[in-house]
Amino acid sequence: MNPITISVGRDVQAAARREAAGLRARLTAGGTLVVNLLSSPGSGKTSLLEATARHWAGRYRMGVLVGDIATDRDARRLAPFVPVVQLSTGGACHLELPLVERGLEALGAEGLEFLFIENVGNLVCPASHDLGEHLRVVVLSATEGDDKPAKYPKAFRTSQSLIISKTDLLPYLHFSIDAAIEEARAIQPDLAIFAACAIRGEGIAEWCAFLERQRSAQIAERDAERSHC
Ligand SMILES: Nc1nc2c(ncn2[C@@H]2O[C@H](COP(=O)(O)OP(=O)(O)OP(=O)(O)O)[C@@H](O)[C@H]2O)c(=O)[nH]1
Ligand SMILES: [Mg+2]
Repeated sequence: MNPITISVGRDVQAAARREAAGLRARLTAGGTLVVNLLSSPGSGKTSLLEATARHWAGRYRMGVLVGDIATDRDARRLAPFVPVVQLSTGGACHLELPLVERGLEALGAEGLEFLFIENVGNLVCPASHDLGEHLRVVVLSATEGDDKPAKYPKAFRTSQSLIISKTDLLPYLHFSIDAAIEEARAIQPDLAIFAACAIRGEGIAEWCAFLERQRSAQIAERDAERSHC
């Protein structure tokens, strides 16, 4: 039997990309930097956000949309620190833009300097979905092994920053920070890389300073564009 080929004949992702670009533009106009956090389950995304909120307390307003397959546990952890909305995917392994838009309506981005989207713990599927973020950040914990960038390249290739987390455990693990960085940079040479221990607060000031610089640059660019109009 001859195989049958069905050709779609159009870019099915184009509409999703346009919508993500639209959300990004709206949040840029409002001065909000949007950060999409990707990682495998349990690498420390929520802990990093708790430490970030503690570091910025009283200085910057941040909000969080947190994706999860089944529970609202992460939202409950973050609620004492920051405005947060739980996005329940009902089993899906990643967040998509329509759910993020609904979460944003509930959260309200007005006046937020930083909006974090904690994606579902999964190092594969989330890398294929633009959620309107300005920065994509991949978190790799020391317990996962330094060989992961090459095994899950898309998450690293599409990110602008890498956090190596749980550095307090390094003395007990066969994890080489240098090897992880070399492998990640072979995939994405422009990654801004930070090592952090959310529990002790180490590396958090450097990570937050990076985000502050990114937001300042975004606002400067926005204002320069406005002055040309
Ligand atoms: N030793 C150590 N443990 C950490 C650190 N950061 C997080 N953990 C622990 O790692 C576990 C998972 O942390 P979470 O912050 O829940 O990780 P997550 O990436 O948000 O997890 P999911 O949302 O389920 O994907 C928890 O038991 C944390 O206490 C760290 O810097 N050092
Ligand atoms: Mg979490």
